[in-house]
Amino acid sequence: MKKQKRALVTGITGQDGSYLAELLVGKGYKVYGLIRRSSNDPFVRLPELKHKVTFLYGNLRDIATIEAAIDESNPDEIYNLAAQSDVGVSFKCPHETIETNYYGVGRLVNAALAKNPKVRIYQASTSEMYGKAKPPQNETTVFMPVSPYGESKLRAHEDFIVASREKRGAFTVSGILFNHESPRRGEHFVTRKITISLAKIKLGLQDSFELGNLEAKRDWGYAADYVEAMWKMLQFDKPEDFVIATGESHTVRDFVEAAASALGMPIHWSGKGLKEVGKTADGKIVIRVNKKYYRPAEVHYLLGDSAKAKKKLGWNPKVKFGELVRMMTETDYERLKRGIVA
Ligand code: NAP
Ligand code: G4F
Repeated sequence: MKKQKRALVTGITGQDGSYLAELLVGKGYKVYGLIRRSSNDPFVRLPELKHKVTFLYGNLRDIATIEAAIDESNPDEIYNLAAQSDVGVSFKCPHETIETNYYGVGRLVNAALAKNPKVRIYQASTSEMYGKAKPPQNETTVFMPVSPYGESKLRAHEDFIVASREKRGAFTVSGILFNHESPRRGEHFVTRKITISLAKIKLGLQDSFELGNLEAKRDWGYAADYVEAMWKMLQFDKPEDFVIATGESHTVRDFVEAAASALGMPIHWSGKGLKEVGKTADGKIVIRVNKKYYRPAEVHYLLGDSAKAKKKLGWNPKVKFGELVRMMTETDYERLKRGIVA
């Protein structure tokens, strides 16, 4: 009989952690998830996994808890999804960001390799590492991060993932994932903020909301498609890094328009810059621009080229922009209509 594979997932209470846990359980893995005492109750998001995932208390900032989690789970594969993942917050809390996203990765990788040099480790790297680099971005593009978040992820990628692979022969890989969203996306990210706010406006639960830079372009895919790519990277015969993206880029403004259309509530823009507003057909202002949501430094244009993943992993995104926006908007609208706070 084939031995049951064991996986340790950090960040299991986040968007990607929830989809990955479902995927791994479905594939017959014994899954362990690292949670903090302050974490959202994982069973709210994953009620059907209550008896299928073993949750271990731990924190990437605390080496003793990492070592204990590795000892207890004895994993064949580690998926490091835990991070201070909010780019805007990283400008305000750079130390916390670096502590978790850089030193935390070092603690995890070193402890895991010390216990088992053959363990396979996936690191959640990011298109934010490209920063100012000209699109389309792929595995050969030079990284030019502009945020503490992008910088922390890039340093972790180079110092712990690439270095462990090249100097120690470890199976450590980075998935350089472009933005991916879903109805489980955190509410402070722009896509979910838009779908929740517009759904509330449509239902008469809110009058208006504010956004920052409407012109930033992102390559938005569907989180459930992207966790499949993470798993495929750890099953590949060699440790390599892969870009995961849809190959389509849209502005924040496009996202607003698509979500509003999905609700049958088209938006008409007027004014410029900080004075720009979005109105519904009856002339009511529902969107304002506020400087508060602009970042000290912005990544203006992300567009991923995932030809390598397509060729070597056989990975393709199934859900593209239009379907993703509709899915997120309709889910939030239905939830709110039933009185479920998003
Ligand atoms: P998310 O929803 O914000 O989840 C982040 C997770 O990290 C949460 O489970 C959080 O746990 C955990 N965490 C934060 N600090 C921790 C610490 N010190 N110790 C242990 N756990 C900690 O993020 P996501 O969207 O699922 O993204 C998953 C990973 O992919 C992140 O590393 C992110 O940076 C990276 N990434 C995301 C995208 C994207 O578009 N979603 C793109 C590229 C890369 P709590 O519940 O305790 O807060
Ligand atoms: O949704 P966002 O906060 O995502 P961002 O900054 O691209 O980061 C996400 O994707 C990265 C991959 O590239 C991940 F690594 C990271 O963990 C995270 O998941 O912002 C998207 C764009 C930005 O250009 C931002 O300036 O939307 C713009 N934006 C405009 N108004 C806003 C807002 N962003 C937020 N969060 N809130 C606003 O009101």
